[in-house]
Amino acid sequence: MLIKPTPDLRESEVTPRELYLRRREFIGAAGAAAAALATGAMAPGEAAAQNPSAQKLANLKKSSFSTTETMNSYRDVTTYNNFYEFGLDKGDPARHAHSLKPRPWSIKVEGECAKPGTYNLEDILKWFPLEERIYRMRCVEAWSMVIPWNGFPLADFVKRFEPTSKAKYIEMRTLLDLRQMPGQTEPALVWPYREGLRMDEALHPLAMLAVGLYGEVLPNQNGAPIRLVVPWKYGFKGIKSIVSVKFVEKEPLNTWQQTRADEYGFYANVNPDVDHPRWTQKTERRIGEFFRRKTLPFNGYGDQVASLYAGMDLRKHY
Ligand SMILES: Nc1nc2c(c(=O)[nH]1)N[C@H]1C(S)=C(S)[C@@H](COP(=O)(O)O)O[C@H]1N2
Ligand SMILES: [Mo]
Repeated sequence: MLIKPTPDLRESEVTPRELYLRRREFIGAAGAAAAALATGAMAPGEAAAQNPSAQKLANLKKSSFSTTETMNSYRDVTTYNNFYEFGLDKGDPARHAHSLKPRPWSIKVEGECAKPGTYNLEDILKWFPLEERIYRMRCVEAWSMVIPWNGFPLADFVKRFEPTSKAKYIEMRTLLDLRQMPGQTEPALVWPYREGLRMDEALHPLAMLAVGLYGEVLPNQNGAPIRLVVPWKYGFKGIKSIVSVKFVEKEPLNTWQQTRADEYGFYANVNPDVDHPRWTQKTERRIGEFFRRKTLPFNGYGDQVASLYAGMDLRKHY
């Protein structure tokens, strides 16, 4: 294990009761302001969720973008994670992400736009109705899941800040805080985690910002309180715990390019024809299944997104 317990918070000292109280605190703070997060109504998928103290999300609109494939269990989705700020093992985020404090939270919006500023997440949540979108997700490590996300279109968020004609790309960053994210004391990646999208990708209706899953507020290990979801790209594009959004003219670097330029590019579109230098991308293992599946171009979302890349060589622009 890469992450050693921090001196001020050893895992053995965190009793379930403390965790419970901390969650109550979070619920109180969030509940006061966010009308979109009102409790009460039965949320889709609620029966399958397994965190009885998690805050339920109400009035989730169903989306026609949802797949009808069988969803992975709440347990799969919340205990098999990549979130290097909390360690490199798949189980580390669920074990260690309690040190992250997702409320209060704000997002700094800067760069080429008419409405830069620092916005409270509670206010942002009042702007958009929440949807449930069940998406196929595929990690670059050749495993996949089907996850019912709750959130809103990234396009609606982007347009709110009125990007200028110079805004060709959008760059997002994760929180940098060694106390909340102890994995950042290790040089596993270049911190803070950052990702980018071309503006037309960011405006594509499939791209979303998620604040929940399975009808409940996003667990810390999945990127609380707000993270990106881009279902036609490898999972690492889905940057977690976003604190800043910048509209820029030039293609921004992302963390994986910065860390391993020989293995990762900017676009990261799911492409079964381009092997990773260390493994095949032709097939994938759906978590919970025994036999491998064939990986589909753009993770099966080609009909919707292939036109974004017309004329581009996707072997070169990986
Ligand atoms: N800040 C941050 N965001 C991140 C990562 C990370 O390590 N740090 N890992 C990425 C990778 S590789 C994947 S596959 C997805 C995993 O999201 P999930 O754990 O919710 O399935 O988050 C992505 N976003
Ligand atoms: Mo990933």
